[in-house]
Amino acid sequence: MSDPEEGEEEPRREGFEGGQPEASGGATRSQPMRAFVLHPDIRSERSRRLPEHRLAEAVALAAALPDMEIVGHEVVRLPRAQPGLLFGTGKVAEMKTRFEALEVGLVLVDGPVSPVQQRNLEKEWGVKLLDRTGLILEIFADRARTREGVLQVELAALSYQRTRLVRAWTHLERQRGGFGFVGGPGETQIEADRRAIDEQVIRIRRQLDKVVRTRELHRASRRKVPFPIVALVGYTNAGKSTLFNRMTGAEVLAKDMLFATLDPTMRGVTLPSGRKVILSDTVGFISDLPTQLVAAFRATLEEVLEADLILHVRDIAHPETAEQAADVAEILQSLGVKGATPQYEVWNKLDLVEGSAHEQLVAQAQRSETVFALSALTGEGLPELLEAVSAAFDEEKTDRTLTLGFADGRRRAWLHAEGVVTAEAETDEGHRIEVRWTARQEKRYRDL
Ligand SMILES: Nc1nc2c(ncn2[C@@H]2O[C@H](COP(=O)(O)OP(=O)(O)OP(=O)(O)O)[C@@H](O)[C@H]2O)c(=O)[nH]1
Ligand SMILES: [Mg+2]
Repeated sequence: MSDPEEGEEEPRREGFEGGQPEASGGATRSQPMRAFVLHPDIRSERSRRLPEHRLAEAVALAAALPDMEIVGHEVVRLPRAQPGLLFGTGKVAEMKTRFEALEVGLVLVDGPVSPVQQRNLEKEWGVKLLDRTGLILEIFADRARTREGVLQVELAALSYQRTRLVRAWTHLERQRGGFGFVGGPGETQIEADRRAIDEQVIRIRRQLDKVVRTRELHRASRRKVPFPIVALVGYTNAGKSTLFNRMTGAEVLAKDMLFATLDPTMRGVTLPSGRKVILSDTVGFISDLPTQLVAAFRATLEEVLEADLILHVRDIAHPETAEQAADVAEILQSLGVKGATPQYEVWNKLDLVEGSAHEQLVAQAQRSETVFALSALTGEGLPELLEAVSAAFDEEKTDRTLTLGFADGRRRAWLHAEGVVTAEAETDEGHRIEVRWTARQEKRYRDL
């Protein structure tokens, strides 16, 4: 049930030039890199997740790099981060012995590590060290396939390197006892490095502009095609590509690996109802996505911004599915996805939930018009989703202006939850709300 490919495939890594963090999984190495994963659980920075789950995710991230052998992992509890070594001296010494015994070559620290801490720890342990941002950048660099993807990752890596230069420099300055320190070999070198990075950034931006303009043209011609765009979004490994493949009959790489998909893929699909839509598979989200990457991938996620319907795919069997959903919602908001874009939740991997919990999820989803419990793997629950996606575009929508009193918070909340609000203003009598909705939604509203 698929139409020819809509995506703009481009040769990989053509014209690729440096600027990335050193590749730790080079093709030249025959032996896999022996890596150890540490998750610093800093008491003053507790998140809403369990440190054990965070460690598990960090291990999965590490495993997403090619040629990597994870020889150990550990949560390190810390009252607070130590400025020089991050960890306490006793812990650093203990780890040194373990790393030597295990012949560890790479230590992955799941959190921010300052350039100074990195340098000190690398020297102390005799290893190469990557922090969370560095690790995610490495994975992205490994995955990028389209020209735009490659350029964007390069840009993100450069801006990451640049902040590290700046921070190293401020630190040096402080060590030398103060402000007003001008000249000095260290600073000149860093200034030069910084200038070199800035020049490279400008060059990449220019190349990127060109690529984006071409894509704009593609998109403009696509817009003329009267097919609605349906975008799959969700936490990494939630099953977006698996669902995409199931719906389109395509063979996009779907793998038990974080960030299996990087570049967006689009395809025309004819739904069982006969309705044609364009389905878009996108990069997965993750908690604490490096800010550099959020900025860089905004463009790649433009399809999501323009989508007529967003399917938020969730791994409903994951112990932290709620936290993941909250992260996705946050990132969507920071990307500027408007509340007016209708959103369905897809509770995926239903096959992994057994017994009464399974039944409960199905019943819960059935009570809502915008939630679908299914398994992209077995196909259970899929027909209902396809039907709803189709119906979302078949139903005629009308525009109305409503005025709600200030006390009518319940109805206002309902309108927002339905995603039908297109504009809103405060007046003397209350809220003037413009909505665009189906006859069915209007009826349900009147029944509230
Ligand atoms: N049991 C089960 N496994 C599933 C289901 N859907 C996907 N998976 C598995 O989950 C893993 C991740 O699936 P993908 O489709 O690659 O996930 P994704 O959301 O595209 O991940 P990224 O591209 O990394 O963001 C794969 O091993 C899939 O086989 C499902 O419904 N049930
Ligand atoms: Mg994928």
